[in-house]
Amino acid sequence: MWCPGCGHYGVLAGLTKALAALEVPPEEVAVISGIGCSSRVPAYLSTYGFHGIHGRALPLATGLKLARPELTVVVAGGDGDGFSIGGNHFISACRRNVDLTYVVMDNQVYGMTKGQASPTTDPDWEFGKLTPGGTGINPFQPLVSALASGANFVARASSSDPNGAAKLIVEAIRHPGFSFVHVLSPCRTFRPEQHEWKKRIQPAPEEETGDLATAASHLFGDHGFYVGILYRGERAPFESKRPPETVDPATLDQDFEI
Ligand SMILES: Cc1ncc(C[n+]2csc(CCOP(=O)(O)OP(=O)(O)O)c2C)c(N)n1
Ligand code: SF4
Repeated sequence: MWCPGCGHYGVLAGLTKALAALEVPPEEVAVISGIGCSSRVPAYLSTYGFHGIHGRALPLATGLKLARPELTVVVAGGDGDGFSIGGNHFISACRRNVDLTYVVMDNQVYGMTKGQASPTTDPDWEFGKLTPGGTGINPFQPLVSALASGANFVARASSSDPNGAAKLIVEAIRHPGFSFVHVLSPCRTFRPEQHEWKKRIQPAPEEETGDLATAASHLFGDHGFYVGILYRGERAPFESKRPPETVDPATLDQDFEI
């Protein structure tokens, strides 16, 4: 269903190449999404997938990973899905640090619903009668927010370089804990000017770091087009504390008798 030239094709290519490089059998991978053009990704893969509810991909994926820890669970979606209606789930997933890889295709617009401003839209971007004069609202900063909330791996990629995106997604999937890959993925239809992004993409000048303050200072100083691994931490992933197998569910309500 994607428009010709949509950036999401490049992200799909990158994700497919990453899964092929990791040699994980398709039946051991689940790709979970919300709603949006970007969230159609599971439909184009031969892995298991779940095309879920707008903004709720992360809690769905968290439940799946805790119930089936042996699966590789990737979450995919857009900036509207992940940072607007799903914004609090994004912060909670970074804090909780369940071993998921979250790939966000950021085109700074709601593509599927025909061009409304998203949390990452520049304040002066005008789109006809929808946002006369622009929103006037400061854009959300996904990478520094991920860092501040506790994400264990933070990277930026570009859909114009599917091979580069694939390498970063491989590293993200291999890294234990919550890994966040922010992909600049132009919307050809509602933001045609984003076609120029590919000329601005360049490798991050600094080496990757495991130091939060250093990563934050790089991110606050960058112009939004540096790609690469920007932070790789060592926080232990969240593990569920399952009840002992011997507990009889029928006895559980005794604890709640008053
Ligand atoms: C609860 C709910 N609210 C709103 C919508 C309408 N809706 C569908 S997709 C979307 C935004 C999609 O934007 P984004 O996640 O950035 O993805 P893109 O289409 O740009 O790839 C919205 C608001 C919905 N489907 N469900
Ligand atoms: S509307 Fe934009 S994001 Fe959606 S498929 Fe078309 S180009 Fe891609």
